[in-house]
Amino acid sequence: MTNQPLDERIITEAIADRFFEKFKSCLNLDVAIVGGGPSGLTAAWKLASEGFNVALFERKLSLGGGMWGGGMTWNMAVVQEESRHILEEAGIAVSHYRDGYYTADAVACTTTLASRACLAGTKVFNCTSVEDVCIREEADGKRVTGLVINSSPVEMAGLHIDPVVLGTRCVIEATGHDTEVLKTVVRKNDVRLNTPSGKIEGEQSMWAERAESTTVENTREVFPGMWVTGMAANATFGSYRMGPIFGGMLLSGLRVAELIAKELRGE
Ligand code: 48F
Repeated sequence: MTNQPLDERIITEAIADRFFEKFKSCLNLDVAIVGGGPSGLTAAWKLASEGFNVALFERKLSLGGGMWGGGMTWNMAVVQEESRHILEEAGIAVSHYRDGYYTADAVACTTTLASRACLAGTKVFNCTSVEDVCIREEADGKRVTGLVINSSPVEMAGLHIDPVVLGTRCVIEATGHDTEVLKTVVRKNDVRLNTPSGKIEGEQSMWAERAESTTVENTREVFPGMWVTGMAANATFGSYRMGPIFGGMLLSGLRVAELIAKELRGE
């Protein structure tokens, strides 16, 4: 401790300076991730680890999405054999339950995945809602080029305050069941998605076995510059919900990170 008395103005100045340093480093992102659930966090961790300029936007105060509460608030996460390596690599204790089924503490999962994403260099903006994207006509057609963001308290209070924009090469739609950002894209623009109908197909009722494998298959670029992951991938392609099993979310986050890393490296 120094002998100097604390000056509240310096505390304020430190917050403002450092926040806007972080914010300005996001004006030209490689990847903007919308949603801090298990799929978005896994994608953020992996892409930031590769050295890309990655930011994650989460409407709520806390990251973790639907993973905190396990099933019906019983805070245990179930994963399968194929995905447990992701939790183990993050440093989360995974325990064998019975053939093919593993469990991990849901709070350990959310906090550790969030920590991995941050430590890898993801710039996280919590309390921030993504309202929309920017779409521009480029030489090879229309593509997403930016993200339109606003403060969630502004959204919650229903205040009429305009958002601001960040540029990005890729957007990951990881908003879960509601596919909120992609819905806005389809509603506002004359665009055709890379889905059978060209629109969002919509989520079907629960079927864990089918849903878990299709989540990974449906993890794709659905419009130039825009990828879907996690539950948003299944909702976009008309597949099922899986309920309280999280392996598909982790594998989907890993997959979208691999696909985008290849694209950004021009492979
Ligand atoms: O719902 P969520 O956890 O998405 P996920 O990664 O995982 C789904 C599972 O949790 C579970 C399941 C199977 O295991 O079915 O539900 O696909 O996380 C989505 C996050 O996105 C935030 C939202 O608050 C949540 O934390 N979000 C949604 N819309 C916006 C948003 C938005 N417009 N802007 C910012 N954040």
